[in-house]
Amino acid sequence: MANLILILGDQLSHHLSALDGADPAHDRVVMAEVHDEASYTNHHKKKLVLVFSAMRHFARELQAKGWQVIYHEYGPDSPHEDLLSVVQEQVLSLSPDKLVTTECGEWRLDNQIRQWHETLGVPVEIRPDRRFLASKDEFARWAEGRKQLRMEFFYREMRRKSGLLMTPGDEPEGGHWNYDADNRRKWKGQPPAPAPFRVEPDDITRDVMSLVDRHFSDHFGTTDDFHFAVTAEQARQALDHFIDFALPCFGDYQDAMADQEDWLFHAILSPYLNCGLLDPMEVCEAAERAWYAGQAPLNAVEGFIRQIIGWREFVRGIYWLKMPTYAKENRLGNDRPLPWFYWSGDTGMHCLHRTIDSTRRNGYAHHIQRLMVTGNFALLAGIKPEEICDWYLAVYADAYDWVELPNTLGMVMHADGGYLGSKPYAASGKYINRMSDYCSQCRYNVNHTTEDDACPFNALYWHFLDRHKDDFSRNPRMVMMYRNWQRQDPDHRQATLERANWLLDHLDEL
Ligand code: FAD
Ligand code: DLZ
Ligand code: SF4
Repeated sequence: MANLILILGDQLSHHLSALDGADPAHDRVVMAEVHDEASYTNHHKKKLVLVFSAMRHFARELQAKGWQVIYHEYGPDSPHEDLLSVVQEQVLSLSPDKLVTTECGEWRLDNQIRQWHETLGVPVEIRPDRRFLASKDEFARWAEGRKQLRMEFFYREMRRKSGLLMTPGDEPEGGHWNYDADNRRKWKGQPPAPAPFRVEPDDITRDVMSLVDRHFSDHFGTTDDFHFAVTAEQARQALDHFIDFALPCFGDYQDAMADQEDWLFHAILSPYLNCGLLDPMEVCEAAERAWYAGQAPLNAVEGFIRQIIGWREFVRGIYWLKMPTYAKENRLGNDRPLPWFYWSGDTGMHCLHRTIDSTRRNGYAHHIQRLMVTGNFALLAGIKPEEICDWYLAVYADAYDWVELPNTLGMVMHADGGYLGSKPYAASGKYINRMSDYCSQCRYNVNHTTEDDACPFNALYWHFLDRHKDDFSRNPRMVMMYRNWQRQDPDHRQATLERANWLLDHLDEL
């Protein structure tokens, strides 16, 4: 026997480093749907369907290419509850020379796999994950000695490294690195948002949907209307759909939110990028080609590419630089439990209700909903970081610890002291009203702060600033906000704080 090759549920790429130099005639691939991976958080039902169905399709593709694949299907009575147990059985029966795998994306499982050689009694070779532009070491070298880690400067390095949107003279196309200032328009229904890309479930996906409905009925969300891609070929069609129909407006409406529109002009590609069905460079190159061909403007294409080779790579770099202590950070000392309405959607705050409702139906909400609605509320209300992090890890089809944790704990909760932003993304209802049409449907009044019908975001916003004045009042980017607070009539300030304290005591009733 030669080698046993383990491929995880988010490593579904035919170019995976674990397959390098392998021999389909002798080596065996092992893949396993197991209880522990399906249950370490309350994964959305659509995420379970996506991961299991994509794993099953990928295993068949490998078999069609001549690989010998040992595939363990999920079963509630299976004796194998975790990956080690499946691998151990194969090691005992096949006596491989070694186990080969590609480094795992999550610290939790990576840490386990690094100990496996002791239990298995064979060497475990862990190869680097090439599906990122920057390796962990490269990011650590970039970060070393810098006083502040800022995404923008890292992003410029990645532009130079990849050559994306660079002139032959090594200058950024259009003369600027970043066109974000052009990307803040409110969407008023025109131009119409494209229908999302859909794949109708085939037999394999339908089997998985009934498995998930049967055995994971207590998990968040629904399998109804599952329409995600489950193969690389379908994911490439989803990419083409985005480039043709949504990319041209992606930049303009990147920060917009709309009551009746779940997807707007977003890519909806993160579930595929994160489980290996799409390669980040392939995605960025497709967007770049659209700009060179005159099919999409520069503000859209640059903004899109920045999300992938900038933010996505940056958050992964921070994760591996700072784990495992990162997950325990709570620099603002939050101690409030997560309100139940995050799971039920049962709240009169319309922006939250709609965002949680689309999250429940789709396993998806776009970035501004995650950041400025569910995230902003958790920040203002001082929710315990670990509870809000677990919520984000559970509810999205694209959620994996390496990307969810820095976004939630860092970008949203500012619990890490500010690696993901030089100031917290705290905002009152005014911001939500400016970027969406939610407020016109809400039982609260966005123009009120202290009254009984006042938008809760307003008083909570001032309360947040007031209670964290020692943390932020000297931050140059927040001086103006503190000045506005100080300028308000003392009685009004007192009433605002009282209203906020009442809200904080009654979060579950809002
Ligand atoms: P688009 O808006 O069309 O962006 C294109 C691509 O850029 C995405 O597919 C994604 O791969 C990448 N991207 C954009 N923003 C980010 C970012 N901040 N971090 C990393 N990649 C980014 N993204 C995840 O992939 N998994 C998560 O678990 C996740 N959790 C998040 C939690 C919070 C609190 C917040 C504020 C953001 C989170 N994000 C996460 C980032 C972002 O919201 C999603 O990547 C994006 O909404 C995915 O939808 P899309 O493909 O339509 O993205
Ligand atoms: C997310 C997930 C789920 C739901 N199920 C499995 C599984 O059954 N088998 C597996 O190999 N991987 C699964 N995954 C992905 C892992 O839990 C984990 O998130 C990633 O491998 C981390 O990089
Ligand atoms: Fe959200 Fe406040 Fe607007 Fe209601 S009024 S939708 S709670 S921002």
